[in-house]
Amino acid sequence: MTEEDRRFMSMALTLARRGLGNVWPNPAVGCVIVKEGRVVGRGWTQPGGRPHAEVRALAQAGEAAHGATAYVTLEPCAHYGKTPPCAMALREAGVARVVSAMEDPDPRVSGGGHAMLRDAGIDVETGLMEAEARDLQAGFLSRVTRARPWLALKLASSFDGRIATSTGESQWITGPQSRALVHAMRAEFDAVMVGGGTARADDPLLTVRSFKPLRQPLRIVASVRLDLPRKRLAGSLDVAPLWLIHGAAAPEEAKDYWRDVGAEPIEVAETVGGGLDPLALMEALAGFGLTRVFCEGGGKFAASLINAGLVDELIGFTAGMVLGADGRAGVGDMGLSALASAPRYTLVESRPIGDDLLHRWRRQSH
Ligand code: AOF
Ligand code: ZN
Repeated sequence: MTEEDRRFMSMALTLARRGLGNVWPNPAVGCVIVKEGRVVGRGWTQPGGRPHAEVRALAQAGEAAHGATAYVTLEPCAHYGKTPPCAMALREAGVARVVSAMEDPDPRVSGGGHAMLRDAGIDVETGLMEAEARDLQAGFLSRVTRARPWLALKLASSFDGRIATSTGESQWITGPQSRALVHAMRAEFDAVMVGGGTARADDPLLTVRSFKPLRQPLRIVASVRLDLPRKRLAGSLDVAPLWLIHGAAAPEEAKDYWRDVGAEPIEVAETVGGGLDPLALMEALAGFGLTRVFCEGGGKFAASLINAGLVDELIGFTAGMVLGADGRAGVGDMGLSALASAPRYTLVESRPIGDDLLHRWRRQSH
């Protein structure tokens, strides 16, 4: 594969990004169709997951697809869903060569798309910019191969990792640019999630407000007994859906109340200690099709997710402010007896945002 191939795949990856947060349960795929060095079609997975990227790019290319090369960030699908497989659409359009970044692990595809193309005499090359494609499609890959969504944990804290004063004051620690960026990040996730403690302390809306997103992310609040403030969350159901994850002991009255206002109570198993079982919670979310979840605290909930090994990405906004040990910690007790047992992440990004610093660390993707 050539430098030119890389350039077009990189373009397809950029297009794919547009689907992040609005295509679940599907992956955000990008496709570029190139004829004699010129881009004749561009497509990405549409909101809700369909039409697929290839269908859009082929429609744009029209006749020009004949003899062209298609660059796709994921193996074209091979299954009959509501529409015929993309591999067949590429074949029908007369595409001569397909370059894909990686195989699709969905059992309905899983090499079948590439095989369908090869059987039709199309030149197929795969693995171009695979690492980048795996990063971008990590949510979908996680849902399919691990049966749980990709989970990012965001923390906006002082230099010393505190998220509020001892009196609970927290608005604002980070600056306006950081807060706007958090809204932009929310829009790239399928759901924004917090624990009951944060819902009680902040009574948050959890919506994207700094701009109008293509689709508001789902809102998820995890609260074993559903003892949650009602006014703002219940009053914003016309803006974004609300899923409430609770345990078996949640009172019927609370479940009825939330159902009546249009929220969705979802029961998951509890641990022996009595909290929600974090793995059961994540598996339930994947069962509903979620691929990317953005957790914004609180401390106790975050600690339980980290301790269960479920946090794939740490996103820290650090402000040049010190709140001291009497301030509230961003992550609750971890009960670590040895440093070696603390989960480790690799730094993937670090940059200033106004007067704050943004850091992102990742668990190895897969
Ligand atoms: C592609 N291009 O843009 C996407 C693909 O339910 P369906 O019929 O929409 O199929 C969903 C599956 O298709 C999904 O699990 C994944 O394997 C693949 N997604 N494939 O060729 C796309 N989004
Ligand atoms: Zn498809």
